[in-house]
Amino acid sequence: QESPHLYTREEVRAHSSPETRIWVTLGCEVFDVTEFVDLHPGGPSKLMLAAGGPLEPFWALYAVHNQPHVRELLAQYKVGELSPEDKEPFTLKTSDPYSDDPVRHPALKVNSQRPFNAEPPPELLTENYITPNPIFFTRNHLPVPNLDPETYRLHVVGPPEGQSLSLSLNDLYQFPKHEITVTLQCAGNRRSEMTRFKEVKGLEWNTGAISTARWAGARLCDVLAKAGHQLCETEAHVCFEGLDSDPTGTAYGASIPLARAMDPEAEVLLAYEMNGQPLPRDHGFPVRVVVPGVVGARHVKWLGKVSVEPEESYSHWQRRDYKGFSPSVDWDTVDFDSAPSIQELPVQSAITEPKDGETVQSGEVTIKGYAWSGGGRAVVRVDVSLDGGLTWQVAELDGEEPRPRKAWAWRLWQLQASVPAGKKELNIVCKAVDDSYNVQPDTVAPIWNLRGVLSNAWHRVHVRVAP
Ligand code: HEM
Ligand code: MTE
Ligand code: MO
Repeated sequence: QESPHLYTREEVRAHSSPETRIWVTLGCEVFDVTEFVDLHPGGPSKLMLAAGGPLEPFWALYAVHNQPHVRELLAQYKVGELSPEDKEPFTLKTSDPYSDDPVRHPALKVNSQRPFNAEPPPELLTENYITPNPIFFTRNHLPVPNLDPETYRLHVVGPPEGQSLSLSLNDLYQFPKHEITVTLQCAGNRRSEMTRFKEVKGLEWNTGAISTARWAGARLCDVLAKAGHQLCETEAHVCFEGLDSDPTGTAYGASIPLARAMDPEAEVLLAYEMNGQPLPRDHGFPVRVVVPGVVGARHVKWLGKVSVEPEESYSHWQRRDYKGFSPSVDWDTVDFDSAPSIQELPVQSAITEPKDGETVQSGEVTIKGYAWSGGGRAVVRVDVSLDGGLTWQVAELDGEEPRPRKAWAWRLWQLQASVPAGKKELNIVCKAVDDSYNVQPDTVAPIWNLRGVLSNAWHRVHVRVAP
């Protein structure tokens, strides 16, 4: 066996541009990743931050790299090892970027610890119409910033003829306080069902990347008007920037059309309260955007800046993620510019009780779940089948009666059904219908997409019947 080439950190550092080739280290191993830079799924510029040095401080932030397939890929580029005097493992002098994250509720099912992504278990999810704050699903892309409410300022960029605003929390409290019940759903909710059909890239959400709260705050249209904005340019967008950022200082960002932002009936909020409490840190303390009827990704947390722009946000999460594609599109052929960003979500429903694989008593079974649709469209019906979709019964809808065209919140539903005598198992299925008569597709196959978003096929649960 040949002994590996040995390099000093000095030598590695000298390889940090395409001309000199691009080297990185992980532990005591040295890699020449020149050929990989342009293939990097996170983009060449991100990878180049680590050029000539250790990957650890960056990968500490992007735990997506803690997977065997990433390590195997990197191993192909190994050119040697660090020489003994330089071998002591790279230690983070700066502290772990996630060490300041808040403490979380133990009931949450964690899909990723860093950044923190977790969902309530189904049996808790539909226990209450309003999801209690500690178990509200959490979707973070970065460490949670720790913001001081005293010094917090929201920067609102005004039009050339208007004025830019720097708003303290107290300033925001001066706008009329608006409170509404809104369901927030991640585009990746129920992604695990797509994965089961065919591999996708993304967090393994089950049915819990959705929750409902009473949100209170200033209406975005009032704040924009104060800065002098009007709805003149119908093609314009309102861009939001979070105060959470990666080591390059790139913040989380997203945008919505100006027309929605300026429409008082759309009730877009700069929310500072969630269920009567200040926002919890995980959900955007002290201020987040709430865009009723729109995908979770646009509800920017830890809001730092609002601006009106001629184009959509240039954020990765607006342009290179949260878009839908044909099942025929793969990572070699995908053209992110060819698809619109997801805004309003399609009709959705899921069964939360009983759970898949459970054994139910013979006689009667109680089936429970949630149903919701985007764009303020109300759920008008939920159909439930016990025989895989051959015959159907209509479930009873609970929860707040929606206002016309402002059905921002889910309906919980339930059905008391008798278990047909002699049945040993049940294939329970649910599907919802909204007030535009949109329905859910029966299977995953026709809606599968490489990112695993918009997963809203009929939800199916298989249970055994106790003899
Ligand atoms: C994603 C490899 C360096 C940021 C990925 C993925 C791979 C990868 C294979 C896709 C993982 C998956 O989704 O399963 C590498 C290798 C690197 C490197 C081999 C070094 C040689 C970096 C650095 C950063 C970074 C230094 C940040 C400063 C990201 C981000 C994503 C990603 C943000 C997610 C992109 C997305 O989800 O669209 N990387 N990476 N990477 N990487 Fe890296
Ligand atoms: N805002 C910031 N600043 N950073 C983020 O990572 N994640 C978005 C959105 N707003 C995110 C953000 C996504 S993808 C979703 S689904 C929702 O926040 C989740 O909100 P929650 O964690 O309060 O449930
Ligand atoms: Mo999301």
